Amino acid sequence: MPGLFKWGRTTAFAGFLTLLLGLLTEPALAQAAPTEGFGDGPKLIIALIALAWVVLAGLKTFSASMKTRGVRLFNWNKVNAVLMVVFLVVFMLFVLWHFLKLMKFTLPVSASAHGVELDGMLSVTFWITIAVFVITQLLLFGFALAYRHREGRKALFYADNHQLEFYWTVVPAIVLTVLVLYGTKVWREITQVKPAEDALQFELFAYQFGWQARYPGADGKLGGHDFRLISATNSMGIEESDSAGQDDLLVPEITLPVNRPVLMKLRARDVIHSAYMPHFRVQMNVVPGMPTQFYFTPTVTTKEMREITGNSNFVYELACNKICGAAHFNMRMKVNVVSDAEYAEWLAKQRYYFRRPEPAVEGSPSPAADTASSLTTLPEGRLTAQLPTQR
Ligand SMILES: [Cu+2]
Repeated sequence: MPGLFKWGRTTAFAGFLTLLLGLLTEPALAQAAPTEGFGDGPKLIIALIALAWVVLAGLKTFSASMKTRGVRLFNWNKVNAVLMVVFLVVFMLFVLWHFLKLMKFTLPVSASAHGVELDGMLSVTFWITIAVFVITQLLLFGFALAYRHREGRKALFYADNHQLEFYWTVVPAIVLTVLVLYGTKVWREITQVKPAEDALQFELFAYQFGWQARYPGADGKLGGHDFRLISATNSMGIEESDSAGQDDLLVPEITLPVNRPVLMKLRARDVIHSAYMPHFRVQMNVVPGMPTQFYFTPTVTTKEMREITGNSNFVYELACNKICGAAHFNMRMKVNVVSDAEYAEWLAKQRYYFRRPEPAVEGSPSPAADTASSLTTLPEGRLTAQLPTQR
């Protein structure tokens, strides 16, 4: 029975359809990424692939028809091998183009002390993997060209080579061990340090769907907490009987003095959340029933980062990085890094979690009014409403 389909023609038709699809979807692509996106790139690539496909399919049909008349037009093994190399070059250029194009979406320099080391570790890993990637791809496609089928050449039977196997096992094992040990060292340095005595403490409380931040009052200590105390007027479950907590402050956004060690204490009310502050290279899970913490030192003020990024609207951000429910996307809070003087000024304006304590020591900051009455609901929406969009 003759073939059901004429495959050459079917392929050419499919190629034509792809070309058509590419041209038809172009306005949609352009609309999806009007200014910041890829411009005409995707349209061009789709059109080129479709064009190559159509040309090749046509050539193949033509060459097959010539073959029936005894004329050999192409050496398809060679064409295939050369196309492998063409693919390699185009693919590598595509990868490079992506890097250049997307570089602006990567994070600016680290805004914390430990972040510099973390970035260093990531770039070492990155450059090693890039080198391996380039070398293996060159070998893969180069071999396809060099060892393509040729008349009269017979493949060599090559059973094994113990020396070669030894090297390709031991070398990656050593490289990976070094990378893992390096990573473990950096991780230990970041997470297992003992917080400095004078570290500023604050608490972040995560709930579906938002954050609440609590700062200690003049005593520098956060009051105790118990989830059984969570109520309409005590949304974070703070122990009112604990004298350390009576001057605690409830703040609408995180504000940190620059170059001062900070101990961030984390609690969750309902499900697992994750406190993620990418600019500071900070991330820690926030787990119900299991307080966690992260200790770091911000080193770049918001003002300085605005100059570095050239973006006058730049704002540091805390976001939840654990998909924790329907309004997960809404779990954001603004983070400011300011000078010591600005920090003191800001702190003095914050509200007490419970009520104004007995007159404090002379000269200490005297935060503003009593807030117990305003704490009847969690401030959903209020915090996020203040976040200007970035970029
Ligand atoms: Cu969350």
